[in-house]
Amino acid sequence: MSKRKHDDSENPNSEYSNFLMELANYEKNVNRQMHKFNAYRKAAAAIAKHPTQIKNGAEAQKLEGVGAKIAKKLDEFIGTGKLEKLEKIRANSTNTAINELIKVTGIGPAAAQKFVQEGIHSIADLRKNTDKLNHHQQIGLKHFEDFETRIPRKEMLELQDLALREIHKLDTEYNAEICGSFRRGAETSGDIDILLTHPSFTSTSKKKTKCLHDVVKLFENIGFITDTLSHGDEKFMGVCILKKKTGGEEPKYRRIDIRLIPFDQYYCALLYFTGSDVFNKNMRAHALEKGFTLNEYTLRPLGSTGTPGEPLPITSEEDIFDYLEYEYKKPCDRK
Ligand code: 8DG
Ligand code: CA
Ligand code: CA
Repeated sequence: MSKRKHDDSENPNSEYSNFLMELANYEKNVNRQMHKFNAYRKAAAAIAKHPTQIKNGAEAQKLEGVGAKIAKKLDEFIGTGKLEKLEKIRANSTNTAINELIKVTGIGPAAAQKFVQEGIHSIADLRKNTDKLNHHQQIGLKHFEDFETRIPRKEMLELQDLALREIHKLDTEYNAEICGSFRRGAETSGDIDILLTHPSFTSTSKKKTKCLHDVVKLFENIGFITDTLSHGDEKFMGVCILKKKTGGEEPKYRRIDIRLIPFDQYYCALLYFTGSDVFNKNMRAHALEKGFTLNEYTLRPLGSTGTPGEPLPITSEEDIFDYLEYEYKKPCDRK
């Protein structure tokens, strides 16, 4: 998963949801308190969704997921223009070091804490201590600047052309799609999320599959994939580059994930990996209300005892919306 950035230019409460997300990330990355992280994130999402500017804590507290503690913080922020707790967090060098180190792919909160304890506080410090990094982290550091740069849509379109053309050269029976923010129509993307499927590979086929290995090998042979972060039968994480310049810019190394999906589960995966993650959460919640359980693999009806039944047959994304009586949303509207 790429480290998420949100576009909130149209949100009248973005200042509030931003400071709550900063607190959320602090709980996740520094304190490793996932419950607190989720509480802040939920409140931030509720406030971000509110259509008019919130005037005080009491008004915010009426929203689901906003409790008394968060209401108090909003009052402090609205009254003084800042938050004492956040000022302290920002001034703490351990926190800022952790926040810098976790920008490197392969360095999570736990690894970052360990590095800080060893006196490694910055990207520059990491560069002096590459022997302490595992393979994934070394690649993350090597391409740190490139990975921090979002991919313009124009380049995503060229990446799509190349990837799909090559996959179909291998075997026209492959079906592949770039999903994530690109499929939602975003102007820039953090990485390339490719879903791949082939009729020979299904959720019940017992044979080990070469489908993903064949595609990765081909991408390596043509110099498109340059590094591997992890590679299993069904998921590849790595690095790719388009050799030729896009719009006069020097080529950059990009993060690429390729997932091989069983043929019969393709549309649930396509829906899931198109996101957004907020849209997915809302749709899953709606599914439960309607008596279904939806995940990246299947849509299943829940019996009277709450146990999921057999996966429903699905041949398009629309099928999933139909079963759930959920108004169809085009990828670009899945916010
Ligand atoms: P970006 O790369 O442009 O920053 O955004 P993205 O394409 O929306 O995010 P992503 O992190 O690459 O994830 C791709 C999709 O996967 C996302 O749009 C929805 C789905 N997804 C979730 N939750 C999670 C999760 O926890 N991890 C990952 N890897 N994907 C998730 O809904
Ligand atoms: Ca991704
Ligand atoms: Ca992505």
